[in-house]
Amino acid sequence: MYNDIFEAIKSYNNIVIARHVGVDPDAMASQIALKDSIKLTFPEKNVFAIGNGTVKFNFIGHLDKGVDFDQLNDILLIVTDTPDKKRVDMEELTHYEKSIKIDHHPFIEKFCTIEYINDKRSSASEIVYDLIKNTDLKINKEICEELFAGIVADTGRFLFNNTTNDTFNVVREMIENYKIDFTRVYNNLYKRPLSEVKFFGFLANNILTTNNSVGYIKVSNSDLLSYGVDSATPGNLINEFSNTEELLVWLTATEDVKNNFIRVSVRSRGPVINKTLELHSGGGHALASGAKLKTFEDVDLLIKDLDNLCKEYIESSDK
Ligand SMILES: [Mn+2]
Repeated sequence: MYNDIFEAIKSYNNIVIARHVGVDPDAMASQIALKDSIKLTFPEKNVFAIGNGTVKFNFIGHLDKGVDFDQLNDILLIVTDTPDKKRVDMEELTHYEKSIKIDHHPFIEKFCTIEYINDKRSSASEIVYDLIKNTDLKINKEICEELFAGIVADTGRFLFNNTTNDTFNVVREMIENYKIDFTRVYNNLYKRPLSEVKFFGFLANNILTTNNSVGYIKVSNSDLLSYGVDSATPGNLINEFSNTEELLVWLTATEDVKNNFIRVSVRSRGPVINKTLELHSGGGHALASGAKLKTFEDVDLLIKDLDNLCKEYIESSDK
């Protein structure tokens, strides 16, 4: 499969790399690192990384803006870190000839010509590293540092159970063979403005819990404005509750007035949540999922379902 991907890359001169909406470090890193590796291997090729970014991830790399893809023929599209077509951030791209998916999410649908999916891998970044190492694609220290950022973010600094011996092997190679500056990557990933630290204080002060250990925080637009943070911030801070004894499942539900929906991020310490999220037009990983809902009443319905899920989980683990 890696060879098929490499052969496709080799045979196209115009390559567009996309990933999921609501960019996160793994999505961005797998996308940018693959672009950098292709450019390093085939400097004459046109390779574009597309989608909406955020200044926060500028340390990983930059996206290509304002490209008129209508002027380009024979485009190969590569999508990383995205299981379903509707979540691909590629508004500007209307045509392509062939497509490749590289993903570590549980399978949802086939929408590419070639699909490499391995949900045992910690991150799309870990797969991209594996792809590069098993083909004639080239890599260097910078590309390794980009991929390291993606791996670190998706494993919560090797805390989550998606971390495997493969993950540590990849990281060991990056340190041994490419001398990555991992403390620099950590600084870039985890430094945050005081406004965000204060906002986390707000979240911690306002989390409510259900009878069956579902924690939830509803964040209004005026809450965001008063702390000077954006609607993506609650979702970025949600893992901070990971070690909270009283919580089995927890979520942030944030008003996004710009896009006119409620942005919901959910995490779990045990119960498998993505199936429940799929019933509420969301989805994701077993223990980390999300959804876009219309109203806070919809959020209440989701909380109710998650509470039932936790109830069943508690009862079955009592047995
Ligand atoms: Mn990922």
